[in-house]
Amino acid sequence: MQRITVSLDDETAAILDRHVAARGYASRSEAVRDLVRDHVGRDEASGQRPAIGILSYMFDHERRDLARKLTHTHHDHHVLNLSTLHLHLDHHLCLEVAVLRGAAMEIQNLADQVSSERGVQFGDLRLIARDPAGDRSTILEPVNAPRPGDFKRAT
Ligand code: NI
Repeated sequence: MQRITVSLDDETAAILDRHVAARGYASRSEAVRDLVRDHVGRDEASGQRPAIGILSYMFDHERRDLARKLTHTHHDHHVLNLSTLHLHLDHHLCLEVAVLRGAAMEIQNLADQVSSERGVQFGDLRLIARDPAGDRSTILEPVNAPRPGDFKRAT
């Protein structure tokens, strides 16, 4: 057990005390422990939220091996792929926009792989969470970076 000291302004402290009283916590510490667990748990779970990803990036298709590597990465995550748009911008430069559907973390993982490939420029991911009820969508913040070994698929 670690003891930490937290400073709260009066208003926030009053909110915490009302929460402690309403839930019947024995102490503020017990309430704070639950709040932290709930909050972090929700963040971690959000990686599994069904989402739509719009991944865009530019690259030089003549750069050694790059086009082949990118194609390979996309095929490794083919279940996420809804559609890919490829534009030949000039003699060298390509713009690709991939529309993806799947768990937010898996989409983020693919986006990170593509964007971090040497020679890929302006990699950008927009993640849109689909509300389970289906009547509302929200923009998701980038989810936590996956740990090595997460979402490895059998190939
Ligand atoms: Ni092209």
